[in-house]
Amino acid sequence: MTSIIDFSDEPRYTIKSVSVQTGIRPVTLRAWERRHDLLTPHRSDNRYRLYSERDVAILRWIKSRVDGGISISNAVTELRHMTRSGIWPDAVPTAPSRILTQPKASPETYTHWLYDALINHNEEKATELMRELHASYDLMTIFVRILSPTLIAIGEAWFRGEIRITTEHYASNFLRGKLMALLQAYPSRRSAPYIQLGCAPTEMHELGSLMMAVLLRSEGYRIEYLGPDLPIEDLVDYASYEFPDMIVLTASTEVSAYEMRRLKEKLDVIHPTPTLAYAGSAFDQNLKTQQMVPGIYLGESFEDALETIHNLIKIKEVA
Ligand code: B12
Repeated sequence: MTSIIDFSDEPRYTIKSVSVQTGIRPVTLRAWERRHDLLTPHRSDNRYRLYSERDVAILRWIKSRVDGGISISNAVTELRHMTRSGIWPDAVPTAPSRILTQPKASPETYTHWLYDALINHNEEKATELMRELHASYDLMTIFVRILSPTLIAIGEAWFRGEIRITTEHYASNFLRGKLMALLQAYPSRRSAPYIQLGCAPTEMHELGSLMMAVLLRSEGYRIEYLGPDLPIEDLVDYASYEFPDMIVLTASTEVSAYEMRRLKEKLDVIHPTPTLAYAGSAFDQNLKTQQMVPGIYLGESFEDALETIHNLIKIKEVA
């Protein structure tokens, strides 16, 4: 954990930028400064407030206390007591900054560029493209309109014998690494609804479920990503100790979907019972596999799945 004192006190950010970064409105920032003597931001030559990284970290900490139900005056007093005795609180973990810049190219063009970089094993270029994508597009666009088509194109090229298996492995491992880094960049909140997510037994295609894990964590859920080829008995045993609100498994083949057919009855023995949901191409437009696996089919698209998960969690919270 980084302490707030470790952040730079160099004046950098305008009140508007701080408002975007912290989610606190400029009017509230000024009121907290005036009424509670919270922060004395540096003033630029034209008298604009300029806040430092440390100021932003302090504001995030204060906001997390206020969001947790403490009054603003008590939160400020608490901070003052701590800092007077030389103790600075730990910085509140934050999601990566998502102020998007104008994209250099369309998602389709980026798909071509990324495909080229990956099949040429050009890691530097692929990394640069991923950085640009992250700066210009939201996660859903990156996953649905760029990474998925890139992977499909790679699969087709491999199927036609145009690229070697090694290249397909290189590309999918590169993207897996980037997705894991993204997942870990978002804070995992212990108090949020808890979802375990991974792949059915024998299933090695994990990138769809990893994308779903990133999307869910970016929305504030507590996500534990469990990876490919999960053994059912052990998963159930783990759930009986950890009590997740929901388990989401994906499968792309009937063989792996078949392995899930008794999962729900095993989970039903646990109280409170985790909701079982599933997705993946084994179930898409395939009523037979959907009927074979008891649980909730999340649909083909990430958007639909997110909405269904929100609704299922809401129902659980009310119950
Ligand atoms: C990368 C890859 C692999 C990697 C996976 C690495 C990894 N860490 O995930 C490895 C090398 C392990 C692999 C292995 C195999 N693969 Co493969 N693989 C691919 C490839 C190139 C990309 C898959 C991918 O990640 N796509 C991107 C994700 C996002 O898309 P998706 O998985 O299709 O999921 C879509 C939906 O189902 C949905 N979705 C997926 N997950 C989730 C989750 C949620 C919650 C929701 C809502 C939606 C959702 O969203 C996605 C976008 O629409 C595809 C090519 C292709 N056309 O997709 C072949 C492909 C899937 N593989 C194929 C095959 C044949 C195999 C092997 C059998 C090869 C072999 N002989 O060993 C093995 C099987 C391993 C196993 N038991 O699972 C075939 C499948 C053919 C078929 N339909 O049966 C494909 C289509 C290649 C081809 N053109 O023939 N593969």
